[in-house]
Amino acid sequence: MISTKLSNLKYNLRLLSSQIYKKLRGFTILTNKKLIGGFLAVFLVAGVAGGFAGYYFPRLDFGSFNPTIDGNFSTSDGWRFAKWQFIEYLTLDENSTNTNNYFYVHLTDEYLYVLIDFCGDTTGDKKGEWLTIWIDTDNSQTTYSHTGKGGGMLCYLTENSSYNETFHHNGNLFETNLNSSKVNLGFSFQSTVNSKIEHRVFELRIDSSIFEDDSQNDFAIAFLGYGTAFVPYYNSGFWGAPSNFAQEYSISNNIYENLYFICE
Ligand SMILES: [Ca+2]
Ligand SMILES: [Ca+2]
Ligand SMILES: [Ca+2]
Repeated sequence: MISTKLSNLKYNLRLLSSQIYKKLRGFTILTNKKLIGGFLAVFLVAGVAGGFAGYYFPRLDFGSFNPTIDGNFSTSDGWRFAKWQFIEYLTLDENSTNTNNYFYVHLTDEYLYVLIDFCGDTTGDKKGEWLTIWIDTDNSQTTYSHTGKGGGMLCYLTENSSYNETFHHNGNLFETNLNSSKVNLGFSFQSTVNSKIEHRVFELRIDSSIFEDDSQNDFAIAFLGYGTAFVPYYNSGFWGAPSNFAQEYSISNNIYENLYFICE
């Protein structure tokens, strides 16, 4: 294909140079063949170089990571520049869509940013939706402890836009340590770059002081939630990502930090 393109280019240049030569013949000052020859050589080199440049140079992707935390997944947020991006296909209940779901994670000195593009949750429920985020802040990969050090957890209810101090599930009680003093969160129900069908989106920013005593570049994160969408084969009534995180939780009621998305 490249050789065909090149031979076409050479043919077009030959044609063009003969046309230019014909046009310039009338001018006595340029009838000197050496002068015209030099001119054409420069023209040829520039043309071929330009052809290669156009063919090989990648299109530049302008923009930067600078999200507005409003629940809207807009192009100007620059989530495509997030350091970690996870994709998980979830098979959900009959009211939801079996599809890829997208998780964007970015850490700076000040904040941990997260966007959940939950393409499978195509029901915009007003009630009964919650989201929990679990963070293994020291990447200890042990069982989650709610005592604070080495871990972080939030539990958010969309119904009244509030943070729960605890998370109850199947008789287990977890205390949360991330709330409105540390977290800024927005959510929406919209179509996004990942799916034209309207679906649930969560966008949030967490004060990275939770990482103070831990590694800034080596941690893990997982998600659990309910919003009509659930993973039926776990019979758990909620969705989770990674799915092995949700599966293990529904079987053992434990949170194993080695089942998280790893950020390193
Ligand atoms: Ca936004
Ligand atoms: Ca930990
Ligand atoms: Ca929903």
